[in-house]
Amino acid sequence: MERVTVQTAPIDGQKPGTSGLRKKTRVFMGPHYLENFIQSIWIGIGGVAGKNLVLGGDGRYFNTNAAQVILRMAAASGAAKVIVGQGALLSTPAASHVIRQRKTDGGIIMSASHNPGGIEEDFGVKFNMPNGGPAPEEVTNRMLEATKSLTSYDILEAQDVDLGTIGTQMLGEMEVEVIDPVTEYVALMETLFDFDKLRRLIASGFRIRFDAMHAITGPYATAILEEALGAPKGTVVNAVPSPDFGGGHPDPNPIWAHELMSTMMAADAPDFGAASDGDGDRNMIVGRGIYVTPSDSLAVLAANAHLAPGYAAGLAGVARSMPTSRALDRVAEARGLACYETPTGWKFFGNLLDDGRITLCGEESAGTGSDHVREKDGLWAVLLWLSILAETGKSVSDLLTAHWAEYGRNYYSRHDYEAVDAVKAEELMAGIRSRLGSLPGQTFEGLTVVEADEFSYDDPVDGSRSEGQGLRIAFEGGARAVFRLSGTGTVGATLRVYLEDVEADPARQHADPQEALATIIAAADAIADIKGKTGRDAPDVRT
Ligand code: VG1
Ligand code: CO
Repeated sequence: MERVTVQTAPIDGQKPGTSGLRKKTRVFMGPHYLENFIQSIWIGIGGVAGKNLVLGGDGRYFNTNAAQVILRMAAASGAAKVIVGQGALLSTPAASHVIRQRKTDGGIIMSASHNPGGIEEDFGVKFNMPNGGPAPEEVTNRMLEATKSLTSYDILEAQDVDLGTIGTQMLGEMEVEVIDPVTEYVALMETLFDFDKLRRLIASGFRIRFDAMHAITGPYATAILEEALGAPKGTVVNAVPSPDFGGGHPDPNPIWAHELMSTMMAADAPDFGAASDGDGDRNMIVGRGIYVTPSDSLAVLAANAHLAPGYAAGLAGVARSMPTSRALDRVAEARGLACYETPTGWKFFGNLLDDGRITLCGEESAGTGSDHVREKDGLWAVLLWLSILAETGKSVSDLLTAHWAEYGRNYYSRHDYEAVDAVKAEELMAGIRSRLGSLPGQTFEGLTVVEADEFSYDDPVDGSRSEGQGLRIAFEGGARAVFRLSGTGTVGATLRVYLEDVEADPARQHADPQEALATIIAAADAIADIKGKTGRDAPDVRT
């Protein structure tokens, strides 16, 4: 086996976004593209020589080919050992757990998460730190700098490693350990939740439907819900990971998980429905006849987590990303918990979790998690919900109604305008930005602006500052609109408009969110001139 140094040149646009580098699969498959970025990761983390890493992905198209390249490059640069999920598979939360559990120096996750997969769709790569969490901006900036001056990369000339067989083998001087991707994760879940109690809930006739959306959570959900907890076979649907997610869009929201939605809205619906995304870190929760918005789910979990053994001691504090609804803040206030507001992306929760300031955190984009790993965790959220339902004996709908009556309801919706011309999207943002100072006091659709700013975050643990994290417009009476551009898309720009209003009167807590938010939606449009600037009449997705 020979180590070769391949001459290359910098490739434009290899800037990690909200969650790693995401591009069209064909771009990743292009000459030197993956290799350049991997070599830049090695540089960004200060070299890989002598290190132990974890490697796995969500099984999308190009997953195993990329894994072989990454292994050959790790070996060529002197890595001591790489732990790989069998078949090069690992869900994002499972990868985070293995990184921590095995005390490694970090890991590479191959995924574009909720983006569709396939040769014509998306692929992605991200690096997680020894704490199991996504690399912070300081590290991803070093990677980006490296991509701009790269002249060569090192790779071993070797045959493919057998990733189908569990056990240890050598690749040159580097050890490759292939592990079962599910076992260690299931063991972790058993330490947090009372599996006996969940088994009894299911044995009593409580019916679950879990839609794995042809993505990585299939094997995990089958092992836990069907095998460990005794749910009938077929509880987990679309359970076999496929390279193109069955041609679907592995994004657990009412639009893309419409099959599950119609099952849960039917007369004979199961008691509990859930779905997860491409890499298993997101979740969608649905009760019989009722969809739970991710922001509400986060608030409900925070209010009730102590009912599960792993959280019986209570929570140290909580956090949410800035655009996430403030339903969580209401729970924190009532419970006397510290509540942090971070920029979008899980990497910003890492320090708060490591420092013991928070136990639980989440985002409006269907991600919730806790200090058990350093990623959001879809199946974990499902098990926590089931634990709460088992303990309270309530239905999802009753639990939510009681929660709103106690804390108020934060009506919430996100409107996405996808594949907008990038220049126009920037212009729209710049237009609002330039008026932030003059908006307070102005009235739109009868709503007066009380505050307008651009969110920046000072990390209380390491003192780092992150600027340009979204434009916030607060209206009189507690309503809010937030504008930001997505950092995970691969085509043009995606404009996200986050809309929120709070309703304290239980008699008015059961309206359709789009109707309840109609005035704020109109005011946000009036402020941003979405139609005029983008030419779009309506959002592509409303969650
Ligand atoms: C989106 C979500 C964000 C999430 C990120 C990664 O980012 O808004 O909350 O952390 O995806 O999630 P953006 O920049 O497109 O808004 V995952 O499950 O796709 O890795
Ligand atoms: Co994801």
